[in-house]
Amino acid sequence: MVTLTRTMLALVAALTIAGLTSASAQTPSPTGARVYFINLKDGQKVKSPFLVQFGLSGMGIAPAGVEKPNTGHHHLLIDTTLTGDQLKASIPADDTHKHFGGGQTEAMVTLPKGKHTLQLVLADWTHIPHVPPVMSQVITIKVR
Ligand SMILES: [Cu+2]
Repeated sequence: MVTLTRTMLALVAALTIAGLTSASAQTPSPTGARVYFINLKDGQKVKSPFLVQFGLSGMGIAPAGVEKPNTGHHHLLIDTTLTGDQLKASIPADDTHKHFGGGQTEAMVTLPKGKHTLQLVLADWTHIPHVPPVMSQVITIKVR
């Protein structure tokens, strides 16, 4: 009897921990949501600085820090991608991971001459990508 109660308590504790873990996990994205480059195509030649317009369909934009279902803010990845582990964490903020936490939908980008890859990733109010992640195709541009 005592053993059974202990076992049940252990089970309840384990389930509670599992529940908390999933509750603190990532924000879901709606089916069909996507981000894309409006004005740039894979292989495009541009002159720096150049405009990058961020397209989004199936979701809305909210500034960083504002928690609202089915929203997020844009991130531009330059010459980098996110690994599987990075897709579950807050996106870093540096020269290759640009945040548009104000809710911006375009940006002027300055890059040195040569080939560069660009990718858009939407992330939630705490900068963590959604599940499934809402990411654009990686495009390569040539800066003249
Ligand atoms: Cu961010």
